[in-house]
Amino acid sequence: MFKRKDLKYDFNALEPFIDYATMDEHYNAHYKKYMENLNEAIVEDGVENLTIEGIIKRVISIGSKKLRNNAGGFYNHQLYFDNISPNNNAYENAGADLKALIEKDFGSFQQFKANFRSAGLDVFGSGWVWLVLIGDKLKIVKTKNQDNPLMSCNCKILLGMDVWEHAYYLKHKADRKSYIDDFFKVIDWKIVSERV
Ligand code: MN3
Repeated sequence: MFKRKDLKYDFNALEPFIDYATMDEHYNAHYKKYMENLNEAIVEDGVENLTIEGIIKRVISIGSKKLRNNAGGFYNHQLYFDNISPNNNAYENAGADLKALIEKDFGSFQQFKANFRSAGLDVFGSGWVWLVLIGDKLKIVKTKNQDNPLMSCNCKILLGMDVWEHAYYLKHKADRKSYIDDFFKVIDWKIVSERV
């Protein structure tokens, strides 16, 4: 049975950028529901012995819609809650390897941020934006619903941004752009760098 990872910070630790009520609802309602539904789906689909990564990589060919949605939802939220925190929020905290890749593939941090932001605005409906490493090349990819890049590509995920309305609606209302700007203020660049 899968269990949620503990949050390493308090629900109010990301204020004023992401508020207590959003974090509480996101962690205790949405993430929990994905976990519960995932634990049902692994029994229904007979994949109790697989790791979450094993499920994610195979789910498109072997899984039900329920398994795909909830394995994605569970795994994506683990990544998301880990890659934001009250710590290491200045880009200067990023490691040399990540900085070199961003420079090489986007030209500058500002250009990366602009591209990531516009990808976030471009997701129609519910979905995610990711920074992934394919070989030695960084790429920004979007996924719909709770899909995850590992479902269809052999890559490493460095950063995930949830752009479902539940990630921001209580505070930012329909203003996804201001949520994205606030998301950038709570990225933990040390964690992101460790995923390279
Ligand atoms: Mn979410």
